[in-house]
Amino acid sequence: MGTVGSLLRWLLPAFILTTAGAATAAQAPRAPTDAGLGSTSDCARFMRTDLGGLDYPAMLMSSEIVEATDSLPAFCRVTGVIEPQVQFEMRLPLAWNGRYYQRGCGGFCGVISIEKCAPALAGDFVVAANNMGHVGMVVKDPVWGTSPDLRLDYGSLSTHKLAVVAKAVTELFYGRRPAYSYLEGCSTGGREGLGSAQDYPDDFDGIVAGDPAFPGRLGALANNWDARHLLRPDGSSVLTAEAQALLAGAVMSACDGLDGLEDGIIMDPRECAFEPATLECSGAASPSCLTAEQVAAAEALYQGPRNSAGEDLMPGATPHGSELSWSGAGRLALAGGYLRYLAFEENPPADWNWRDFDFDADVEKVEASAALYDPVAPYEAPDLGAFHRRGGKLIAYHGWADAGVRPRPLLDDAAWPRPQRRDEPCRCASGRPRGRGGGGA
Ligand SMILES: [Ca+2]
Repeated sequence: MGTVGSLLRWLLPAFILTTAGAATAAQAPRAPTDAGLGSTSDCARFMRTDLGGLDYPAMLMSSEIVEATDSLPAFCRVTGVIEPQVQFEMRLPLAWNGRYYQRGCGGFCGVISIEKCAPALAGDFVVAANNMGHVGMVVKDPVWGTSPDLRLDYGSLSTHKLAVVAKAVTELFYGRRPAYSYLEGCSTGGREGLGSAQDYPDDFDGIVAGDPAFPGRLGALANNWDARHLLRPDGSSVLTAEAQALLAGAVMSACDGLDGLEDGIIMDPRECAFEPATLECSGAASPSCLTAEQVAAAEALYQGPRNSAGEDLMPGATPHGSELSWSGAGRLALAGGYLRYLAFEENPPADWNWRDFDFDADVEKVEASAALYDPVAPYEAPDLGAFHRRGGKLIAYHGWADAGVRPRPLLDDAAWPRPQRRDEPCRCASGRPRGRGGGGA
């Protein structure tokens, strides 16, 4: 996730949710080993193929054979575009294992994360990725958001479009469709995973949804809230690196042992009730205490976005133990661009400032657009019933110290996930400390 990714620190375990009997791609029933052989001539012939008859008209822009390397098999590399502007790339191994792997994107996307497909390609999957319908930079202003069509594709529609087109291209190359299809992604890619399972349950047999940015209004509320408490109006940081280290150390001292083992890991930050006010300077500011301004900032992050009546606006706030990942600039990169180009039905005027967002009056104004991008509204659960009934398998995980997406919604008892909980096939476990999935892409 670019600059944000460089700020990410992983201090705490991830937690993992799976549906019953969930299998990873590697554990899935094996497809026929002789699923397909593509040829050099088939690859060249792609360029004369008419894909205009698909539900989502597409055209291929290039196709070429790429020779095998020490780490990758020989494959046919195909690039193309799906209406209106979903640019994609596919890599079709000449000796195919019969399965399809699609990679999700990160942040505001705008790039094709095809290189992240290398492990799957090495296993002879057909792989594909797309730019979610626009050209841009992952964490830089999404100026393309002025277009309603491009906003729609940034939701789960581009993910679905690629699945439709890529499976058709696969059939053209090998003469058969994939026996099994998989989607993997992190952050925005995790959102794609939950959105796909809910809205297009037949697209994929297995989904890995990492750090899913799935509850609506995330960019408008949570990152905005954090940024305005971490940054002063002049742009300077409230918390110095020393203050963050002091706070992080105190939190760890207070809560490390709650899980029964003092190992520098807080297994479940929800059990940690450390209050930053205990670090507030009693006299002059010093490196061993926090100023009142710093205490207030920390309290605001632990509390999460609220309106003037004190009502929570998002499920789950910033967890204890994530302090070293707090970055006002990182939060602002996500919130500022979202608010200016994606949050409102009509973008605000050029002189609008992100601090102008009103947590009382403006929340309602971002509801409709948030519903375009996110599978669910805050405090609601993705409806995974259809995906579950057709045998789809889902693994969802989230790092407790995620710097851009709050992890609590994935675990919130009020939010997750009703169709599964009824049958109790949803399993949850804390795992080893881990990094953010693929840097958000
Ligand atoms: Ca511990």
